[in-house]
Amino acid sequence: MKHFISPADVTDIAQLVKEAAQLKANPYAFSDLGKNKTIGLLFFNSSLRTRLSTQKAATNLGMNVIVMNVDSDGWQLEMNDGVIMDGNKAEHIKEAAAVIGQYCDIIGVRAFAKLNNRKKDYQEMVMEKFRTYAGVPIVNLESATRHPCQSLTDLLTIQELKTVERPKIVLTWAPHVKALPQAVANSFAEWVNLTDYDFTIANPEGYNLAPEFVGNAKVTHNQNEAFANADFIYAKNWSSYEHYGEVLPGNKDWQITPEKMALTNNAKFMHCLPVRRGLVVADEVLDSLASVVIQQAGNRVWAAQAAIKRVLEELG
Ligand code: AN0
Ligand code: CP
Repeated sequence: MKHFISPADVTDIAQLVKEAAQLKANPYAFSDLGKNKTIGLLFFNSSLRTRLSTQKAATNLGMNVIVMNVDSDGWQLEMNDGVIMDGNKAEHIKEAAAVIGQYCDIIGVRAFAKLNNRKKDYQEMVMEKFRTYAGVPIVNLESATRHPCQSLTDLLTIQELKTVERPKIVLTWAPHVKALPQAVANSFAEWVNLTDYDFTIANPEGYNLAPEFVGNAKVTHNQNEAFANADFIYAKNWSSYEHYGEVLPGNKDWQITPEKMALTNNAKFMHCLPVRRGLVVADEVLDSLASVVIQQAGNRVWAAQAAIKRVLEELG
């Protein structure tokens, strides 16, 4: 695998999930694979899980790890070509990415959607500039439209917990006070669409995801109807794609409550975290046995390790 930016980089998703499970069972089986190789993890945004789990995954593979909060600690980066840099941006991404590529064998990048220009966000400019100028493989640690490390984790977690061959999975929008990216929801939909699971997306009107991510999933605006017989409830807030980046008024009643979970087939509750209690989900759900969010977050290590292992194998 040359890069890990989107599922298009992965030839066999099911096999990658299997490899993540194997690494979970035997974390140090490839502890020499990354010896004398360096991964740089660049964060333009906050992180707890991605930062720590990717660092641990790379360490398990024998790699050296450099972490940088590029947004707060680096020079302000110009992303556009052909501009006169007479503003507050001190360095162009062309040089910055190429220089980081001199220090690192693999570069992980987190750069969220800015949520003010849909076309720009969906062009994935930051990820594409790194892919073009770094000269080394890129791992997506959540870009403007995708979070593949999270989605691979989610498929691993579902595989571990499913009790039927073809579970019913519901991705449900949940309320939030801030405008959040669509990346986690987009990516979850994109990856689940590559399985044969029964998949429904429930969201209020005005919150339909981009058609290219919805794919063949069933879409409903009736949350209770979606929850009926579900085996997995995957909750996530996202800001509107249609009214780009907006938080539309209302919809507070989309919070995940014990009453709604009671409509399901004893479903497991999943969320990528961080999650706001009492807003996205009721305490009673998050604290119940149905909640698998900690196991899910733990699995971030094995997903990252499987992805980095694949990239290392291609590097040779
Ligand atoms: C981010 C998001 O919604 O994309 C990161 C989630 C992994 N969440 C928040 O900003 C709360
Ligand atoms: N789920 C996830 O990516 O968490 P962080 O934002 O804390 O990395």
